[in-house]
Amino acid sequence: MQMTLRWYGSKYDTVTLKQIRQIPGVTGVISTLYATEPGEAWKTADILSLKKEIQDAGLELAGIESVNIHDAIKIGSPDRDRFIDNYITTLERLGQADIHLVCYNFMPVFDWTRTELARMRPDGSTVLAYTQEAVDALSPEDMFASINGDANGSILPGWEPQRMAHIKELFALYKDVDEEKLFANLKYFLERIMPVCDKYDINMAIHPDDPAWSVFGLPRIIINKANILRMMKMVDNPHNGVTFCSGSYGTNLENDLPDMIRSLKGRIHFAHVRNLKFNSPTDFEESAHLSRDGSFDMYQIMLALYETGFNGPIRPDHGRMIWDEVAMPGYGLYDRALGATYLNGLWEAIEKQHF
Ligand code: DNO
Repeated sequence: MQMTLRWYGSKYDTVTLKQIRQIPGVTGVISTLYATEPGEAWKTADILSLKKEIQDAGLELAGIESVNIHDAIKIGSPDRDRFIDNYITTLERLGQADIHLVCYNFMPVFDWTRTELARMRPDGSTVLAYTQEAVDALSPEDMFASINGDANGSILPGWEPQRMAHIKELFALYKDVDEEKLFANLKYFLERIMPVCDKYDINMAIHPDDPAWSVFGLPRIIINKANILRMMKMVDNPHNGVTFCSGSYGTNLENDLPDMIRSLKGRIHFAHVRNLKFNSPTDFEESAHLSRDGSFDMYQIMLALYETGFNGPIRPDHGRMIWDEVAMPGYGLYDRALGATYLNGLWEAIEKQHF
């Protein structure tokens, strides 16, 4: 595996490449062209300049998170082919730039959803948190207003103000999209992009829906073992793969994370590994990565990745806000650096045990 950190680019991130380069064992970053809109064909010059900036800092651009999917593709509207053509152009250009990993999600309207961006924990750190009761009490517009107000001035992925300005229209467009339609639209998209992925050896890695259930009545399908295996079979090509995100699948306590990893052997191209602490089945907070700070056995998660031969990029995922850092919620330097170091330690121990 290759340890990486997500980086939002020099324009948007409070964390610098120099700082990332100094975290022991981190050799790459995962990034994207944040100024692009979903549905747009990326320019080769922009891809190459992002890559060069990262290489000049002594790191590798280990993959793209995300090339976002235009809503027309998820809805299956008549203009979807135009946006898929642009997606294919982007993939071609990424392949030509020797980039072979693309993370994306197929969540309608929103990306990940949290109800608090700065819940205080007993040690004074603040974390992202979720309670179903709060979601049930809010309209999507209120939810956006509260998330935006707490974001320390940064734009959270999937909650871009330009898109959220059209939230009502977006919901109306998804009116007839149920789970089966969403599966069919995902299949259509994957079948169209697989030839270019085969040609350039690009691993597509779908990110799970977070939380792993329907919110605001919108369908969500990448939520559990049965559905993800259905998706793998539906387009049975190794380039159709997964971002295994422990913190997203883990939102549903019925998901047995090590077992899911084992069942996805060979199809996990990217891993997000973080812990959650459950206060009740519908109230969780993003704890430190350490097993005993949360509800997951992080050793078993890393062991399952190791034993299934996982060799892609991995990243600590969201971190707590500690040591008075001011950064995009979940994406500060300090706690993610601690997370990377902890995961590297688990991996080293597992490797030595298996030698
Ligand atoms: C949250 C991330 C997600 C992820 C997208 C992938 O912090 O894990 O925003 O990047 O869902 O498209």
